[in-house]
Amino acid sequence: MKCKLYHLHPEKRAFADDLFHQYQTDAQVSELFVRCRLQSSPHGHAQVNRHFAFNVGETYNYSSIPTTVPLEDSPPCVSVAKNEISNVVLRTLRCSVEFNQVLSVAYMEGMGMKFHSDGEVGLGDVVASLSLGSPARMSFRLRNKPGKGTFDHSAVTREEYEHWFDHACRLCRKSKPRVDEESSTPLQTELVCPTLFTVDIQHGDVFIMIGNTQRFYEHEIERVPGFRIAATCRRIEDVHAHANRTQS
Ligand SMILES: O=C(O)CCC(=O)C(=O)O
Repeated sequence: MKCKLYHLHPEKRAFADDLFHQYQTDAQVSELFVRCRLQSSPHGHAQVNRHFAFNVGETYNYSSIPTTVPLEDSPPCVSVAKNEISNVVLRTLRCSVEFNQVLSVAYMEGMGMKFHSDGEVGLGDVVASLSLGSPARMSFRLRNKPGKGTFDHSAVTREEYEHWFDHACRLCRKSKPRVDEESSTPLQTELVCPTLFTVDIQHGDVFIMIGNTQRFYEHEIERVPGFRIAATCRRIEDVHAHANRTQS
């Protein structure tokens, strides 16, 4: 399946205003957002993420493992965000996705999220987020090491990766980083791919990534100019339970 991105702007921003307010009200009632400890910290020192996060539904492992509560215990802000994102996805893709995980991230001025791809095992094809508050710039680049992270990249052949690499460089009119042909290939080197394109996301926008986007690309949120909250919905299959069911 191809990589596809959809950037949707709401007709009116009043809904986003209310939801942004709701998030802040709910966060006063119970402590939603916390800074989570990084799973791998350089030099063995315990470090925390710059941003604050709160997870609902299936557990989600990225650079850190955020506090998770079951879907039925979602605070109102998360349920409203999930419904809105599901509706926009239904209207846009004309198919309904039963999201079972929502990661809400809060950024104070100057915070961001480094380049990563959503690497959860069992991650579904559609990842959709709703942005509230300060504008943000999202940048994309090709994954320079497809084997990195928790995502299973065993199925990516070198030819497949190089095809995407060429295609993306042509599309964005960027020259391909030079590789020492004799000793290395893009798969093996520590090449850092250039940023291929950026997307400026505003208050109330919904951003959808589908298909192979996570497999071939990484995205980052550059340091934001002000307070921002983003709610991202995913469908995560319990691959272990599924494997057990099919074996028995
Ligand atoms: O802040 C955002 O809009 C996206 C956050 C993100 O990249 C993620 O949750 O993986």
